[in-house]
Amino acid sequence: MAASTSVVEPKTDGNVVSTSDTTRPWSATDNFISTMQFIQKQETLQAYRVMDHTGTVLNTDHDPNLSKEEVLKCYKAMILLHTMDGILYDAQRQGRISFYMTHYGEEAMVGSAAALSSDDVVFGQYREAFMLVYRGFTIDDFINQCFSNELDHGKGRQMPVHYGSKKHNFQTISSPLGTQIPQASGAAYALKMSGADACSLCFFGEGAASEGDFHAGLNMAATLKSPVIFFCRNNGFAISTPSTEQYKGDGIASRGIGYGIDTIRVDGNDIWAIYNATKAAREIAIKEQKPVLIEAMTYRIGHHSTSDDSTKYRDRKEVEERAQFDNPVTRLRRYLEHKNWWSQEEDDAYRKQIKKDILTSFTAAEKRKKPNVKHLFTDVYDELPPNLIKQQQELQDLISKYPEYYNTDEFASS
Ligand SMILES: Cc1ncc(C[n+]2csc(CCOP(=O)(O)OP(=O)(O)O)c2C)c(N)n1
Repeated sequence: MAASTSVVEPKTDGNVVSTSDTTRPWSATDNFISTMQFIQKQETLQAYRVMDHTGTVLNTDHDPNLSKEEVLKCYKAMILLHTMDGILYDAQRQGRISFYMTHYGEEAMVGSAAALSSDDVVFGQYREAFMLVYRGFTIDDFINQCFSNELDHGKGRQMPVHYGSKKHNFQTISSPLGTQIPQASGAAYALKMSGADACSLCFFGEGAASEGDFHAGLNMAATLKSPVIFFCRNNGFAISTPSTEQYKGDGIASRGIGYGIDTIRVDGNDIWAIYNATKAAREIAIKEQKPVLIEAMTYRIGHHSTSDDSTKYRDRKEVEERAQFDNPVTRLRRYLEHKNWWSQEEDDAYRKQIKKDILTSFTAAEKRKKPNVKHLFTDVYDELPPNLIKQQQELQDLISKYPEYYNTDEFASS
């Protein structure tokens, strides 16, 4: 016998039924007007700024007033990153590493690292080595990864700059754009479930925000009220596509508002605007258990990567002007000088020392062997499935058959 079902008959007798209960899922609104108006583009959201390009704090109430040690930690992280970028970029040009991406113009993002706790889980895109520098990933760690040598934590399985570190709560970078966004929402939900006093922070470029994963990740975090900070580095380009050709709306910030997420736009070349916004966002995310979006407006001064030549699609003069007039490193340097905390002599000495440290590490890393080929098969399965056992055997047979093509001396013995 079929189960009886009750059907709700729609009322057609003219009796009025209240639709004011907005808790009901179908009541999207009970707010009606009888004039017809299409909403046009809203006013552009302004960017929060604390310090201008001369290193002057505009409103002293907003100076985070970090100690000399804390400010110098940020500045030194910027110089280290800048110097390492120069050496590794050139190394790729000389054919010594296979790929590299610089952070030129985006060094102020280190302010976000200073505002977090080490318990906060970071999901990067690929231009966020500042977070690792700040958290203590060593120069050796960076360079071993870029050489894919036997000391690389990823055992040579990733392209250069695809860093990861469990110790530093930094999830390994994935090449496919946007994948980190729903992952960060999920990780934040797990933090919420476990009652942790921590959030996740997810970096992405404005280009990656065109991926479907961006929308899935934001809506998931908004509806599940997950403590995640979505941090968009809007540097104006997705490789050769300028942001003017990527979207017609008001940047990425307008999308956060659309998903019901607390949103702020900041000056991305101002370390203190980034610091204050990230600190406040962390508090909202953890105390109120909900996501926050920060859009940092900056400019990519370097080429997209070593596979790109940006002179083909943008004016070199524009790049030079941005690098000179509004350089985030110079801004912080001027702030330090206003406070009499840093001299030219100290700057020269630090730059010289850090360059020496990087070159020493570089020379050692280049001489290291590659990871043992067995690591092509380890760390995914507890017990290798039959198809991989077969592939492993085939690889061994190939190496033994053609020793002239496979020089196993270049690889570590275990
Ligand atoms: C799913 C996917 N599509 C395309 C690419 C190729 N790709 C790599 S980086 C990039 C541009 C990303 O720009 P943006 O997110 O703004 O970051 P930026 O490089 O400017 O920091 C593209 C299209 C990719 N890696 N993954």
